[in-house]
Order: sequence, then structure tokens, then C-alpha cells
Amino acid sequence: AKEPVRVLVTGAAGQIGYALVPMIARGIMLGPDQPVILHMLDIPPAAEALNGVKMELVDAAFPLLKGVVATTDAVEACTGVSVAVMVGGFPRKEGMERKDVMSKNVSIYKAQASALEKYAAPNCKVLVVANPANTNALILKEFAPSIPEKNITCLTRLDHNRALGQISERLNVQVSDVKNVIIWGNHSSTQYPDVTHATIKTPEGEKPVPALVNDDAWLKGEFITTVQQRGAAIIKARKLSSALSAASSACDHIRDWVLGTPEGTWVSMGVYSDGSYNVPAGLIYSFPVTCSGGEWKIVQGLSIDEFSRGKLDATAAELAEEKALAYSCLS
Ligand code: NAX
Repeated sequence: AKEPVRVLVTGAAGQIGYALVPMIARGIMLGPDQPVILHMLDIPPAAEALNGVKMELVDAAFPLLKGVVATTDAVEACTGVSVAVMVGGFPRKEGMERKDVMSKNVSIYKAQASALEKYAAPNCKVLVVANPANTNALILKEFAPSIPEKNITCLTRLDHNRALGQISERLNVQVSDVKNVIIWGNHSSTQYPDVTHATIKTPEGEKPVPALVNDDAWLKGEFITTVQQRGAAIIKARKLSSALSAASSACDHIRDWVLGTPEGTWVSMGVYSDGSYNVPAGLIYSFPVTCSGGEWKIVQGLSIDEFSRGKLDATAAELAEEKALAYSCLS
């Protein structure tokens, strides 16, 4: 039998946490034969609720779940973890300045970076979900210099999956037959959902999405804004932000990273940019990646037309501006 893997979820008493921890305990993140020990961190005002989640995990009697640590102590939470899913953060409240929200999150991610660096297992893989996700991940990277930068990522898989979903609905095909959409850039409304290279599996082989949709105005207009604004649409409908889809895509992100992407398929991940596609180096930016042997690699050589170029640059500019704002909070 495999040794259990310790998986940290921060903000575990929140909405996404509540959807995510049972998925992890059922093997949806790391596979049906991989035992896990869940480490759940939240802040003292949520300690009682967190303990309630722990009680429910015990009550669910998950066969793969070999232990639960529920704590408000970052050191205890981070000790020995091989996967860290960072969902906890400070939400933007009505009337708050962007800089104030950024400043709260910068101090949270700075502190948690240090705890992970000191106490997590070597080669721990980190996924930041909490917004501003790309910039929180960048701060975490800056303050955990001994964690390899390739181990620090942020979640844009929800946006990626939303794009797959929209194409599947539009073409009336199974979502599992759609692949290779791309989310470029920031997990924000400047993200660029790109279907230029996406395909549909058909009995006659793979066919390009743009030709099948055959409606450039929709692809360059409503499709993009629907994906960009989907989070707001969910809030409007549910009066709460997306949680089950966010949790599910966090599992997809880690599973593909650890276990690999299928041959010929790529996924979107926010990763530390190396200058690929002329995106400035030093940002956490969402790219198309393939994964194998526990490592991601940016898909190279895709053609970028003029329309796409403008979108890639605009979302990069926003990330550069967020980075500057985050740094201004440090001084
Ligand atoms: P909730 O407010 O329900 O939960 C957040 C939890 O984090 C709370 O229990 C809170 O006590 C805890 N927390 C706050 N500060 C903490 C700290 N310093 N250490 C540990 N825990 C802390 O929010 P929820 O709906 O679960 O969303 C969580 C985060 O995900 C938010 O930042 C949200 O904006 C972000 N999202 C990111 C998405 C993505 O695709 N990257 C999509 C979904 C989601 O909107």
C-alpha cells in the first residue's frame, strides 16, 4: 500500500474548503489508490467551524483518509505537507480600496510562504486559489526562495474548464470531446480565453473549434466575456461565489500536475513566466502547459495572431501593475 500524502488546505472552513476536502478524501485529487492525511488551516474566528468540518470528515468514514489535522497554527498546518492548496485569504469588502485588500493578502502570503518553506516536505507543490491568485502566488514565491519556483502555481483551471463548457454547449458536443482551449494571463476579467488551437473529437478525427463554431464575432466577443464574467454570473445566481466548480478544478490542476496530462492535451496553469510568448519574465501568468513526471512545461510554438497578441499583452500589463501594487505594500 502507498504511504499517505499530507495535503494542506488553507481557508478550509470556507465555502471552497467545504467542497474541496471531501473530494481530496475521496481520491479525486491524487487518485483512488493514494491515501491522504488532510491538514486544514483557518483563522481563530473560524476555528469552531473548522472543527465541525473535521467532525464531518470523520463521520464520512472515507477509506483513503488516514488522518485529519485541523488547526489555526500555520506551522502545524504546513509540517510535512507535499501538496498545499492555498484557499484562505482576505476578501474584498464593499468600500475597501484595492490597495488595502492587496496589503492584507500580501501579509498573509508572506507569512504562509515562510511557514511552507520551513516546514513543508521537500518538493512540496503549491497551488494558490485565493484572489488575487496570480499575485498571491508571486508573493509566496518571493518569500519562499528555497521552494523551487516551478513548484508555485495559481489556479486558472476553473476558467479553462468554463471555456470548455461554453464550447461544449455552443456546439452541442460532450465536454470531454473538447480540448486545448487556453487561458492566458491573470485570473481576473482581463484573462484571455483563446480557442484558436482548440479541437473537438469527432468520429472523423479532431476538428478545429474556430471552423466548427464558424462565428468569429461570437468567439471574439460573447464567448470571451462570458468566460471572463462567469464568476460574477454565479454570484448573481447563487448569491455566493463559485465553490464546487472551483474545488473540482483545483483537483484537476493538482491531479494533472502530479499524474500527467494525456498525450496531445494541454491544460492552463498560472506559472512563473520565463519570457515564453513574449510575456514578461517574473510574473505568475497563465499559460498552456503539459505535465509529465510531476513537472509542467509551457507548450511552445503556438501561433499568436494580432488579436491574441493584444489580449496577451493587456493581461500581462495588469499583472505587472498588480505586482507593483503588491511590492508597494511591502515597504
Ligand atoms: P470563504 O470566505 O468562504 O473562505 C475563505 C476562508 O479563508 C475563510 O474560512 C477564512 O476564515 C479563511 N482565511 C482568511 N484568512 C486566512 C488566513 N490568513 N489563513 C487561513 N485561512 C484564512 O471564501 P471562498 O468562497 O472559499 O473563496 C476562497 C478564495 O478563493 C477567495 O479568495 C476567492 O476570491 C478565491 N477564488 C478563486 C478562484 C480561482 O479560480 N482562482 C475561483 C473561486 C474563488 O472565487
